[in-house]
Amino acid sequence: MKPLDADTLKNTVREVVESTPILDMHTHVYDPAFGPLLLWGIDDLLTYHYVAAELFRVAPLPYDRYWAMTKAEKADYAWKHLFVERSPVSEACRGVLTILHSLGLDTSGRELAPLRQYFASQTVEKYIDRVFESAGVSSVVMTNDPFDDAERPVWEKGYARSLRFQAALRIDPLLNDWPAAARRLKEWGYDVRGDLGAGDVDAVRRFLGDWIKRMKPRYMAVSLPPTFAFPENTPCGTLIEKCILPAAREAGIAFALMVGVRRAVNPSLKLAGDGVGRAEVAAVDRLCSRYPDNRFLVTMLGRENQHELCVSARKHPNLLLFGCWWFINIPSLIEETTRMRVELLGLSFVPQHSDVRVLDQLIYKWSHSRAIIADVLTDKYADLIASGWTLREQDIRRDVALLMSGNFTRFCPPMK
Ligand code: FIX
Ligand code: ZN
Repeated sequence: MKPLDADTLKNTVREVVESTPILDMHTHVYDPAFGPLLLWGIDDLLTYHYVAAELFRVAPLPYDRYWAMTKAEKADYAWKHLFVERSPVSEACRGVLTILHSLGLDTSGRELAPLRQYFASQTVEKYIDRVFESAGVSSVVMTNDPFDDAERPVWEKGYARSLRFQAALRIDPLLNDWPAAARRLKEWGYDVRGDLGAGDVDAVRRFLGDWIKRMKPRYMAVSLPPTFAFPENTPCGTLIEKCILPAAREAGIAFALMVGVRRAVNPSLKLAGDGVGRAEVAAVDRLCSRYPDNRFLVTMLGRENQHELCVSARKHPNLLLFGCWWFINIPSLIEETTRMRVELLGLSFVPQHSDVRVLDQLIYKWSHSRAIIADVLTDKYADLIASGWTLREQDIRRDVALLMSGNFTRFCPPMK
């Protein structure tokens, strides 16, 4: 194969990045077996919490009036204020338009009714195929919380697993509110006293083992506040050292930490009310160096943390950085973060996850990120060509496959 010249480089990289299938390693969508937990369609898009936060800025109304509305009323309200009365230039609003455009829908009339008609005529199975195909996503990793009363019964009953929707065992309630978690564990028949003594440690290990066996998760995960410290003489610190890390080692799975979220800075906004804070990257260093036999996936929410975190990843082969999480998932910061990661880590990171809560969002989150990842790679490859390096299309295909799925798969192989 002929080496690429600078002129064909941009198009080749764009084509490769657009056509390489993605394994989306963190989302909040569900296998259709979970019934109503799988969200999709225009009303779910317009009531996404990213959009709701923006709505309250321009159309303040008493919170309880908004929450008392039906989903369709909330969607109407968002459409009117964010799409009709002003241009939808924010990333979350632009995302809705990217989805509609890619589905071939006409938004020029500014009317919601025809859009609703389109979604009403879809069947969920066919629509899932359409979205995965249009987004170029081969599979997604869900967020699966055994403490969630809506999803636990589906797991307990069991369902035919699909390769498209893989599991991740989410344990926020265990680490972030131990007294409440201890009560639930007791209700479920685990012999827990709440004192985190040897008996409790055994019971929590049994609980984790049971759920790992049931879900076969790609990894265990938690989101943590910016105050996360390690080691720490708190229930969270004790549970991590005595239960989570040994369970992860035994099962051979990674532990994902998503650090920097300040939950409920405005509780009236519900899911839209979380904020961000600067976290302590040294806690991650200590975790990685004290537990070399564990693997850690880490993302941080604060822009201020991204550089320090890249430097940490250079120090620890058992640390894999992933994604541009939530408030970092905007074009300017995806570009900055991805460029910095390539410059400091080469190709040894996972550039993006979508975090979608509504299936259709796979289309916009990935098309927006793909364009930026392609631009960054084009610049970096152009620098190599300028230095006399011969670059072939197959090299680009190999590199992009690592970024889009290979790095994650190597770090988190599927459980047998
Ligand atoms: O904790 C998380 O996994 C966060 O991603 C979510 O809680 C958050 O609400 C979200 O959807 C961000 O994109
Ligand atoms: Zn998430």
